[in-house]
Amino acid sequence: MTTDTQAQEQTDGFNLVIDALKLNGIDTIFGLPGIPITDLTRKIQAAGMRMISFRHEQNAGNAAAIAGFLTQKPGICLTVSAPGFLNGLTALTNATTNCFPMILISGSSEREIVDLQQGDYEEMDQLAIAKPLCKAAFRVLNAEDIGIGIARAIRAAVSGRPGGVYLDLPAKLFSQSMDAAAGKASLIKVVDPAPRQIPAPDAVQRALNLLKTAKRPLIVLGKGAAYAQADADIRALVEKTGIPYLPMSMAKGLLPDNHKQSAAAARSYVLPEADVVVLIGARLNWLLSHGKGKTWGGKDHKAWGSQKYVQIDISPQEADSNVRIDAPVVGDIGSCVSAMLGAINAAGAGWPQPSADWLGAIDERKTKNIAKMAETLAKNPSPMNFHSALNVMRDVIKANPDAMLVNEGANALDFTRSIVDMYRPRKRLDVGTWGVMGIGMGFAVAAAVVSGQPVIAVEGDSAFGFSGMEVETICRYNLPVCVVVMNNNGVYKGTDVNPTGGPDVAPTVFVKGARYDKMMEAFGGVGVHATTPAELRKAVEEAVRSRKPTLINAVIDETAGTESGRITSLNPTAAKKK
Ligand code: FYN
Ligand code: ADP
Ligand code: MG
Repeated sequence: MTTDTQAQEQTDGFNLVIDALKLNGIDTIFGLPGIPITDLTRKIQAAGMRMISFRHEQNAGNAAAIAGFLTQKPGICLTVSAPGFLNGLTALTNATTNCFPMILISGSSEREIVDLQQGDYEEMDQLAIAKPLCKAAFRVLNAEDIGIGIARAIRAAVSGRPGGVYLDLPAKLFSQSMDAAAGKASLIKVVDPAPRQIPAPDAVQRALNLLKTAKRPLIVLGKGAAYAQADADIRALVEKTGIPYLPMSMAKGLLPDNHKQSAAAARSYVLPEADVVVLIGARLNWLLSHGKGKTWGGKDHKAWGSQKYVQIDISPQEADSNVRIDAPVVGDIGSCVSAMLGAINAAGAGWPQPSADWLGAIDERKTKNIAKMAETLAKNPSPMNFHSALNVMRDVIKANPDAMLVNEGANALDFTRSIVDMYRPRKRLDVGTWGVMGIGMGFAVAAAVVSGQPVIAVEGDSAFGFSGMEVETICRYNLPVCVVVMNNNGVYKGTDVNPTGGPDVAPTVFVKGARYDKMMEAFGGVGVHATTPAELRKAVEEAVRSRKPTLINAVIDETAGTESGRITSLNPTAAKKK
């Protein structure tokens, strides 16, 4: 029997949004307060959720996106209308491109004014703008529909191929009130938001039949395989078949990078020479030369057309995107790998192992590349170069395999990828499919908040500049983040000059000898200026031990580095045009 008070008890849009998110197990929001969501940020915190407040919405959005990748639950980014929404769009689009589940929730102006273009405060048709850039987009106009709106956004973000979803909440919605009991009844706890997608048995058999014929098989593990959290089965599939594997950057650590079956140090050999390639949560896009003959170094390899492909992916449309896929296996990676493993286990010792010649050829190239790398890493030039600095980071990650490694830049990215081995899944968080700069501090904040582990962010000095103001955020929440800025005075390197001799420095050059460490000190964190590997090692080890927000300004030889790192060919230089 409800009393009059209970009967009159009301709720409102603010509380329904919070209750709907909490009902679905969401406990952390990444965002930035402002009109019309300032009070919502306060209420979120008052409701016992974490409201991590950033300095720029792009960084909050990147944090939400990588939180989604790490947890398989949609990361939530909350922004103000118009400019805040636009600032979040790059992250929403990057999330969709990378298959990270996130929801961008933005306050917006009133429909009746926007649709008549009558000039509202921050007037913008945000829903229309977001739609082409994300997986799904919804708007809620009535408080009783908030439950449905949040449920649809959650399901859209994590079901099938994960991605970014936009949820538009006009300002008037928050103050709408309704009967509390009816409000509670309108909320939806989403049942099985990311249903397993079981592969067809005949598709699994077709893939296994093809794999049985392979003499030079190769497995390529992509970030989809890391996201799937099917780590034991993936490792078992690799080890039971004896097939060499190539991890894409964010799949590093699914098996330890020093695993005997890793072909990472023979990449340019195995990709064109394999006769059957098994793609597991990896798209055959620019990062894999679209499965075509040219490699990034421009070295022509024999046409890959003779290769056969197995593609394990949750997206049925991904097959044939670049080359013919002979055996598509459509489903979630966990279910697909488990089904294949079951059949392989049933075959027992009868499952054919790769040819000794193939494994021998790979080992020969690995040994040569690893020896060449070791020789370079052993040098201790002054000033430091990328290799001597990253040799320290390699040791630190080996000693702290649970630490999270965030990485962006050009040379800072490419050298870190091949020098710093990873030992555990979902520990390396980098620029991913799009190669965009600016993910660093957003990823670092989320990695620390989600994992509780120490975070080491190895940043190009240019890359750091895109999100560097968030060092204040890192200090404000006292996060165990150690930023290592690889400071070579510029984009790619710091040696370009203005050909006119005029007063402006070259467009790729920064302030010489910049002291990024002072930025961290400005907000109470630890700043270290490191000019030698020994100083760098001491500072990083202390940062990991102390868990204090730290920025290490690692002075790198400004002549070190190449234009765009390993993808120089994508940045045509004028010289070549002459
Ligand atoms: C790799 N290699 C190694 C090792 N790991 N040698 C020794 N030891 C180890 N551990 C070798 C590997 O076999 C290659 O040599 C070479 O090092 C490079 O390996 P990598 O980096 O894995 O391969 P590659 O050819 O660079 O891969 C192409 C690529 C990659 C496009 C996938 O460059 C990439 O992911 N780039 C991202 C670029 C990006 O997004 N940049 C951000 C914006 S940059 P060989 O086999 O002898 O060739 C803005 O300017
Ligand atoms: P990488 O850059 O590491 O190669 P990509 O982002 O190119 O990885 O590819 C990821 C692929 O994984 C996408 O095609 C996506 O559809 C797929 N994917 C993501 N999550 C899953 C999952 N849980 N099950 C199956 N496929 C998945
Ligand atoms: Mg630089």
